Amino acid sequence: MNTQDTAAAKANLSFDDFKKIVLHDFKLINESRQASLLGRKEVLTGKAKFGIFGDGKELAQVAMSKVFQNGDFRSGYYRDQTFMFAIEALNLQQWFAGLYGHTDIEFEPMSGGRQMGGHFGTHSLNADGSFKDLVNQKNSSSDVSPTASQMPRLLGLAYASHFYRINKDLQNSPFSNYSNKGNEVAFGTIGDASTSEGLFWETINAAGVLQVPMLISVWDDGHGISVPKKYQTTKESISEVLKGFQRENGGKGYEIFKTKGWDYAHLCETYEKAIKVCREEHVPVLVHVEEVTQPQGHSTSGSHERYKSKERLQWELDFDCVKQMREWIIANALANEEELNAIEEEAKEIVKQAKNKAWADYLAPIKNEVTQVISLLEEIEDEEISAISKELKSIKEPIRRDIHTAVKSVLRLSLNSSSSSRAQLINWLQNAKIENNDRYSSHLISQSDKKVSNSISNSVIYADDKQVDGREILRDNFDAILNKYPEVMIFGEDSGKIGGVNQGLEGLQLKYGEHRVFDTGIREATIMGQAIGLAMRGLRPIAEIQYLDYLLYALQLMSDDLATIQWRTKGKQKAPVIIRTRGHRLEGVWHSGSPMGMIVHACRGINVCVPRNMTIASGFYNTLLQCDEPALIIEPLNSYRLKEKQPSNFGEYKIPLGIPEVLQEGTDITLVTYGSSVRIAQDAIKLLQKFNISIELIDLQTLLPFDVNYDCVKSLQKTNRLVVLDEDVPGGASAYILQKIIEEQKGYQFLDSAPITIASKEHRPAYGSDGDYFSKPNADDVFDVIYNLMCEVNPNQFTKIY
Ligand SMILES: Cc1ncc(C[n+]2csc(CCOP(=O)(O)OP(=O)(O)O)c2C)c(N)n1
Repeated sequence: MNTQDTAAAKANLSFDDFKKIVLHDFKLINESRQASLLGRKEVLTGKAKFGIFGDGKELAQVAMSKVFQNGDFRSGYYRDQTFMFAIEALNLQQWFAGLYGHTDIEFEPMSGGRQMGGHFGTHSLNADGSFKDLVNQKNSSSDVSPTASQMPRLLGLAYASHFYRINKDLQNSPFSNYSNKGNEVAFGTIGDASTSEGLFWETINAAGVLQVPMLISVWDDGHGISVPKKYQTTKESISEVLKGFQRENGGKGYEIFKTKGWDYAHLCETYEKAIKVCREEHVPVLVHVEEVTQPQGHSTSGSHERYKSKERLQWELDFDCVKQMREWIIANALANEEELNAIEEEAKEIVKQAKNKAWADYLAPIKNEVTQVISLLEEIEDEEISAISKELKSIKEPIRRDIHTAVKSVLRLSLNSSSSSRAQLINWLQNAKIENNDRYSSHLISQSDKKVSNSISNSVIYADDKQVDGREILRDNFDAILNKYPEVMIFGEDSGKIGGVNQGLEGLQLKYGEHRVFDTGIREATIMGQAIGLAMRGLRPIAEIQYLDYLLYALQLMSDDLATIQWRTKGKQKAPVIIRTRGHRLEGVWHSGSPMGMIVHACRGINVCVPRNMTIASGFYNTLLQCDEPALIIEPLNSYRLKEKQPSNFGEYKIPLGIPEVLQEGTDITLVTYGSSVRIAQDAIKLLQKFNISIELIDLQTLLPFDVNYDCVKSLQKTNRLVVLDEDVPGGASAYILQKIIEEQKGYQFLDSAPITIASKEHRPAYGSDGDYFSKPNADDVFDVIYNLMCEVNPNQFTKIY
């Protein structure tokens, strides 16, 4: 038997069928390579802004695609175009549309032009925002650019398979649309240099602990942009250093494989072995693909001749995977030179046509807009305007900015004209604004009927006046939630066995099982990623970050991944994660922070709830579980042991987001605050009342969304004076609140005094009760600021105290 017969027999195929598959793969890698080559030209000639391509990684991706099945998920990075072509989740024309930034999601399905090319994703959602039948399609979570940030999400995508497998309650409709009893594998891809990131290591360790079906491929081309492996990886080999993770004697760990990026037969064999272990044994597997090349260098931003040696460049030519596959086909007599030449020529032609078509499609609607605008401009008789019109007409490949600049220039020039063309031009501009808002700015939050702004509130009911600790209210409400929603799981550090550091989950693991309420390692970033991946697969994770101060470890994932998911896919993916944490003041530098400005600025796209007590916190959990948006809920640390009236409708009462509560009506000053500062404000108000100063106290309750009915400005209309109190640094969240009330709600019109913010000191809160008193605003501070303001207003009535 000759070599090709052996290979065909191994694959259990007839020789002809085997040949067909091989030549199909050869054609695919050629098409992908040609796309990269042409793509670079498109950038260098200015048609596209930036290019980062998958050349050199084609063959490994074709091999990986062969074991990727319906229901599986990918979480990868910008090199994976060949894989996306191979699983038929992307075609060449769409790929070029991505390079150009075509804003029509029908043409550019990855992100509607929002992400730079090479950021891949499939559509998980129907037009109404509901999940599609994910088990009957091939899925890719949407890529992000920060290196290794795909890893934490990958953990969650894999963990979802584990959860579906062990949770028998979720093996029927609608959950059977998301998983077939957990048989799905999550595929990760990462470049060798990105394995230097902490996120990679945290994910590797967590997946090893959890033993989830995750297949990670490392595309090892020896460099991270220009920096070689000797500066990236101990022993210059990721599989070498990961050896301690290798499973032994039936124990936990990884199965680790090594292969070469140019060796078609070995790649295919390796992926077959790897998937067998991963899918059948439901354990993590790592495939280290070595000897991968990067023929055009890292991206269009530079050339690799600057940092690769002559020898390396020559080696890359010799071991180019397209060249190597060609030689392998000939050596195995699967095709001759002419046949392969024909395939290569055909690939070139196909890619050229796809590129031309994508460019024409990209340009057509813009040119259409140019035509509309020019026809309006030509109606205006004015020399300068004619020149603008001519110039616009002369641009061969216009962008929308050119049209807008022209229209706005004309409107400035024709200020004193009352022609109908000018009116039509204004009309055109207004319509364009709506269209461009949809093109570039839609879906920061959900646009489905489950969006937060559609949520229906439901009042808290009290059967009697019984008072209980705040933590008991949370616990009983989580009990009701876990009972009502089988798709909810709650996890974090100490959340399982002991029921949380503040006992808000006391006894719930025992009641609902270790798979519903569980402990995790100390790994905030992957707790977040675990939640993101779970939520992307139809589950409703409540992820605990033990203290607000430690949210920073997870904040990058919240900001780069979670907050942008709906926006960066133009509503084609979602992850309605609920993040539970506790914060504001308690004791010590890292248990008292309240960096709310940092959070609201980093996390537009995530709801940020700052309840003052646990009844409201519980109400937010209940509301959010009816919605499909992510949220952060910060439970006030000092309220777990404070008494609150015990509700009787746990799991049912819903507190709306974006609706402040006026806790006390008053006439002199509007005092706006939230969270633990509410109690400080209330204490100060008691002191101020003794001086007949009347305060209207508003608890914002949520920072994102912010006071959707403009209640703050309504109060300001009455009091004409505004004080904002919080525990963030000066100019932190209080500046955000001022921008909202003064600018957005136009509160400046009603001010009779300068608005004032009361915040913490610029340093972290010092330890102890005195540390708190001198670091954070207290009732005396609030009294002083407000009393002094009243002195300014009416010095006769309010004489200076000191
Ligand atoms: C957090 C972060 N730091 C830096 C960058 C800039 N950057 C983009 S790609 C890259 C190198 C990645 O190399 P590697 O992981 O080996 O993947 P390759 O591009 O070689 O396939 C760097 C440094 C980034 N995107 N994200």
